[in-house]
Amino acid sequence: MGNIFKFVFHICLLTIWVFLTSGSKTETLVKPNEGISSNVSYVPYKNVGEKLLYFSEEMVTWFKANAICRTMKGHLVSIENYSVWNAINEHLKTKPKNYYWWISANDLDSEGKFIWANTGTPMDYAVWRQGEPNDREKNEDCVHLILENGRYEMNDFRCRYPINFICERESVDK
Ligand SMILES: *[C@@H]1O[C@H](CO)[C@@H](O)[C@H](O)[C@H]1NC(C)=O
Ligand SMILES: *[C@@H]1O[C@H](CO)[C@@H](O)[C@H](O)[C@H]1NC(C)=O
Ligand SMILES: [Ca+2]
Ligand SMILES: [Ca+2]
Repeated sequence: MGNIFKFVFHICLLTIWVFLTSGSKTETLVKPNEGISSNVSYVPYKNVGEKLLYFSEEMVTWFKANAICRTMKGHLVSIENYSVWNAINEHLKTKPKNYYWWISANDLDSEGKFIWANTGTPMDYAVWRQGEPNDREKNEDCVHLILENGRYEMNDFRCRYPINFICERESVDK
């Protein structure tokens, strides 16, 4: 008799275990469009200086940010000159302080050679934070803006760190 009870008890445990693990499996399944706006044509790009920009609410890796910007008919922002950098700074001053924002610059292809992701052109203009880029622990290949000295300077950072990001769109008609 004791063995039968033990057997039934184990079947119950097994059922509960299967139920629990299958439940958590469906929850952790990564949906392809997770975190990506479903109404992309109305995504709020704003005129900031001469560019059309979107400042994210969500915090994601550089790679995911890059993908999200593309679904929004844009790409991660490039900062080609002082005029663009200054306009972004002026705009960010009007927002609640977010310290980190991904931009398109990276040296993923060739260590130390930073390029703008959308065009592949060298990053000729940069406002590096003092001591940057330093490729800390040989693991920093994506560039973000970081609030330092009351302005947003640039730092190479771990690409997989989830932070805010800025997308750029060429024009509303495209
Ligand atoms: C997208 O959002 C706009 C503005 O809120 C709305 O008018 C439109 O119906 C939405 N479209 C879809 C497909 O949800
Ligand atoms: C800065 O770069 C942007 C984007 O390439 C360009 O539209 C703008 O004319 C440039 N401004 C100056 C002052 O060079
Ligand atoms: Ca690097
Ligand atoms: Ca760094």
